[in-house]
Amino acid sequence: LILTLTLSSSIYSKAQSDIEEVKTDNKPNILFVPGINDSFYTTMERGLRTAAEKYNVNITISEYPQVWSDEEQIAILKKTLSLNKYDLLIISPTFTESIISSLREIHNNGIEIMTLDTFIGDGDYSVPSEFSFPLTHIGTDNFLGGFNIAEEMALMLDEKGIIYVINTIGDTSSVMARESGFRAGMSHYPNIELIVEYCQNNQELAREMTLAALQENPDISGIFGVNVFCAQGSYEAVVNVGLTGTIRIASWDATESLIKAIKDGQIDLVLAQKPVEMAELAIEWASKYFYSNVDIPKKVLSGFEFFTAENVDDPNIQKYIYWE
Ligand code: T6T
Repeated sequence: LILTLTLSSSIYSKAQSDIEEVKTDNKPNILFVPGINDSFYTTMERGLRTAAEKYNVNITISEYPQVWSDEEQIAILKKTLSLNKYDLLIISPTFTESIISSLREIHNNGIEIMTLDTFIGDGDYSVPSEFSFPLTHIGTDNFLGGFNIAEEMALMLDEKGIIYVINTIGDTSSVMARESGFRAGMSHYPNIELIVEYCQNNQELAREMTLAALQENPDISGIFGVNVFCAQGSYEAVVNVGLTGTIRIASWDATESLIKAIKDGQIDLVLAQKPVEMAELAIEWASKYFYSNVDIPKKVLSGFEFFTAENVDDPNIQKYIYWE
């Protein structure tokens, strides 16, 4: 501990000298701004709080945006920053481009930035660019996850058929990388056709759009729901029209209801991200930034797991179910 503190003092005192309101406990103050109020981010919040204790930093969680919106997120960000002084902002930017200028301004005002789950620009901060100012990006390899799901679905469908892909909004880094990975995986299967639509990250809309798609295209034999809201809305539509089992379903995000749907035979595959591990990595690297003299990698991946009917009752996998 003594060694760590000695190494760190030069770095941390630099950040501290900018703080008007001196914190009594002398720990770095970190602010997290989530993307939306869902169980992925609330699970991540718990991970951040536990890790903050372990790594000796203070964490504040901002108000949650209620919809996926750059305007709402930037307003929350600005309001929260006006109330207190922070050394580091960890944020899940809702959009890749529209948030860059606000974040750059914050960075120019002396607050370090990390992106968590979603990123800005193309997420490569190792090459100098107008968006390379964050310390690092920490998240899931969304492209790889999408690619793996494509391979699994191709197998399930005997390499033929029509798959309905329900995504949220273009210009959101995480979900668009999932879609790109899925398309790349499916490019090896010429007899599989994709229909891709966007539900604005709204579960009800996802349900209605899936219903309409199934009515218009009775040959749809597979569905990929690209995040919590798309996955929950689309599988509900399939259950409502009584097509459970006929349509094979892969979902992204391990919410309690999607895992229950696997148990009930309504969904075939769920990709679980690791929001707790993602959060811990962010806090661990933040702590290293403040307390030790190490280079911070520009990208850190937190991994993912698959739930299927075969492993859904295994406690080793159940620990990845998101908390409600
Ligand atoms: O899938 C997660 C997150 O990774 C993504 O960036 C946005 O949607 C979720 O929060 C799920 O709703």
